[in-house]
Amino acid sequence: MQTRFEEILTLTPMNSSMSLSHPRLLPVQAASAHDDGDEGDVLGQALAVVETAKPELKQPRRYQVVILNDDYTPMEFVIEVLLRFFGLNADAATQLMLQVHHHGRAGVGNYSRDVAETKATLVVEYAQQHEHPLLCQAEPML
Ligand code: TYC
Repeated sequence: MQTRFEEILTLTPMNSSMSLSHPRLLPVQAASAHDDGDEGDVLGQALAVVETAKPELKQPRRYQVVILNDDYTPMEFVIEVLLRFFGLNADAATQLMLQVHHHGRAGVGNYSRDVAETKATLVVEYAQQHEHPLLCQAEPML
């Protein structure tokens, strides 16, 4: 028979029906020095207000790589860039190049920030090595 309770509270673990974002009344159990681990034991049951924390992680932003039209870069070169750096097939690359030619710009792929910025830099450097003014940039989405 228990005669005295220690002031030790054990918080009930979260389950799927509990929200992470609002304070909740959660049942807590006072563990005694002679706790026999019997969960049916109603002695020591209490309610406590538990301030729960908002989740601190969110999905990182995605970045779109955009290519821009100009009057000088040859169409064939733009197609080659789309094949080489973005893994498009010849049909998709041709369609996308024409989209840029007629509408001024087009997104050619979505990536993490690092990958998008690296691809944009590599494309511009590759165009400069071939003396074409082709522009390509990474833009945050949403
Ligand atoms: N407008 C270019 C031309 O007529 C072709 C071109 C297409 C250039 C797409 C850049 O991103 C571009 N030669």
